[in-house]
Amino acid sequence: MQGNLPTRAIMNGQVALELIEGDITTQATDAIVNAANSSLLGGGGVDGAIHRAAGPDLLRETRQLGGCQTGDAKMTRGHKLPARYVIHAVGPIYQYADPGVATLLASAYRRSLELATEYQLNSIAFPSISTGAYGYPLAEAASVALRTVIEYGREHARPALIRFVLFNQSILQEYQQVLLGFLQKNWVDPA
Ligand code: AR6
Repeated sequence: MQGNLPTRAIMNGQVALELIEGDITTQATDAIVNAANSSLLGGGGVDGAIHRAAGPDLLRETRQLGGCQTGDAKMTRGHKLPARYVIHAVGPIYQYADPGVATLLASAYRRSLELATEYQLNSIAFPSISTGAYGYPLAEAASVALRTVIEYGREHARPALIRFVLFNQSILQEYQQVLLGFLQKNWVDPA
């Protein structure tokens, strides 16, 4: 607990959910997730940071993938990163009053988790997809993100650790508020 806000929860007695403040490029989880665009050729924000830290071989690899649709994800190796793999997920550009954006954001998280399960990964770290350049309001995005990973973690044993690496204290607190609500509804158990 940090203040009165939670940083951890457990799904189905076996999958841990963690919220931390930090830089995702430093994470030594089996995979880190990139908030990519559909070209998969790099960009700013977390995408730029991941490409810088991984080195130019990452771009060589993503060039071979032929892009990625919004709401989908594709995996590469981590190259110079501490994480073994990068899962490049493409979230939606936010549009007010378009209910489709929530479905696409949920899909970007779910497809990332499906790849982690398929490759039998134990741990995955997510950034807050779509909430920077793509303009998704943070509280709404945090609610979609946590609901999606909690639903997944209740149904799958792997990955056994799902971590959100949030870039500053105010983003972390927004996710903590949403997690508190889900703990109060007993959607997840305290850890
Ligand atoms: N570690 C963790 N989180 C980070 C980091 C980092 N090193 N750097 C930024 N963030 P954004 P999007 C946070 O804009 O909204 C790119 O150009 C940031 O504070 O990276 O999905 C892509 O190529 C914010 O909370 O991703 C796409 O074109 C969150 O990561 C487009 O931006 C997401 O912000 C994708 O936009």
